[in-house]
Amino acid sequence: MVATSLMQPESRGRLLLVDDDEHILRSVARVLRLDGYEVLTVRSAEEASAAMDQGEIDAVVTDILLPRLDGLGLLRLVRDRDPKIPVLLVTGNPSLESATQAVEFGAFRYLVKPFDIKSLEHAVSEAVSTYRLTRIKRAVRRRSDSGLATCDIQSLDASLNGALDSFRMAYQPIVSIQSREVIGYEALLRPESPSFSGPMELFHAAEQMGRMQELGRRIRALVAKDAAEIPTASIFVNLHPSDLLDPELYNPSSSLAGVAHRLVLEITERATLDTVPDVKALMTRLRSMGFRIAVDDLGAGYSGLSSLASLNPDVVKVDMSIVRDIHLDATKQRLLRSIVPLFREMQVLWVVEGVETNEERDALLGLGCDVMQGYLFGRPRFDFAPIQIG
Ligand code: G
Ligand code: MN
Repeated sequence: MVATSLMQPESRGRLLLVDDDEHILRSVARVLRLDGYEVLTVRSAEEASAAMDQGEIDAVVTDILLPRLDGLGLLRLVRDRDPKIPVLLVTGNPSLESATQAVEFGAFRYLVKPFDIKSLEHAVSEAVSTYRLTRIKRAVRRRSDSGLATCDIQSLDASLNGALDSFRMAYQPIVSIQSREVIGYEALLRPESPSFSGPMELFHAAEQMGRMQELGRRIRALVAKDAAEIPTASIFVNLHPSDLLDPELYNPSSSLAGVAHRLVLEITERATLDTVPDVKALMTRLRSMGFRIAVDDLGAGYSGLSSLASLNPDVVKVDMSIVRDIHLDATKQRLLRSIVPLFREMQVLWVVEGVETNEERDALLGLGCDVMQGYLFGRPRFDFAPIQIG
């Protein structure tokens, strides 16, 4: 079976544990992992800061005495990012001065060594639930005009946790009619959780809860894992504008970057790129990592053709609204005929999406189109069995 789901038990939260004493780091991490937390361990404030760039953290537990920047310095760094992430300070040398600073910069707890491990476990549990509540309150604030009640949002948060741990990626073939070959597969999210009937619902929930980047990271990790089983070179993955703002996308040692030469990152014309500063520079960076870029849903009638200029893509995917019944619609045919010379001049690979009938396929072939995707050739599936083309 390919595209296996992440069958990890649901984590109680992501903790960042900071201590330069290897023994303490390991023993405390072991206890907290047994409690069901995901624990990242680092040995300095600088490493802690880098770890926070790589993903959301629910609470930080740090020793005060650290090389270079100390735990209080780290507390300030964390505060600059988010005034609410709980930071638990641990110290073997309690002093009035450090305790005062801990209060001033809003530490969640100030624990004195040697401490009873139970008291740490208790404090961590409180910290994580406090921060979860903060997240929920933020979501409520963001959605205050949507009529969603707090209890709805709390249950949404709970079902989102389950869905994020269990979704899978399905793969839809993209075919060349001329060579009768599958030239690539588009990865499409499929929730496995009964709370979400389709990908749009899951995206919507993640958006409401401010967890789009987390969802994007999980999608990319799954695709990278599935890559070994995908029989063609090209794997198409949809990115959301929030993914473009995630530093992890540009991390050269991420699992996705490891297979960058096989990947086409699809950026939709539907979503506005206004929130993404300097898209051109970001595209250059992704290309230098080996990724190819596709403009998705071209012609869906959103930002016109501006994304062709700003993204300078390698691939253009023509939206299925243009494909639908194209054999019956002279305007759609004219539209495509007028834009094909531009695709040729830009030397992009152009793909038409959502081909459902032989008539649509034949009309598209007549317009010079070769690479197609749609139910006519194959639905998104969890396997890569050969398909009939033509
Ligand atoms: O926006 P994007 O182009 O990434 O959307 C792809 C979506 O289109 C997927 O949800 C996929 O299941 C769906 N899809 C793929 N092929 C067809 C098709 O032939 N007809 C229809 N109606 N939908 C399709
Ligand atoms: Mn797409």
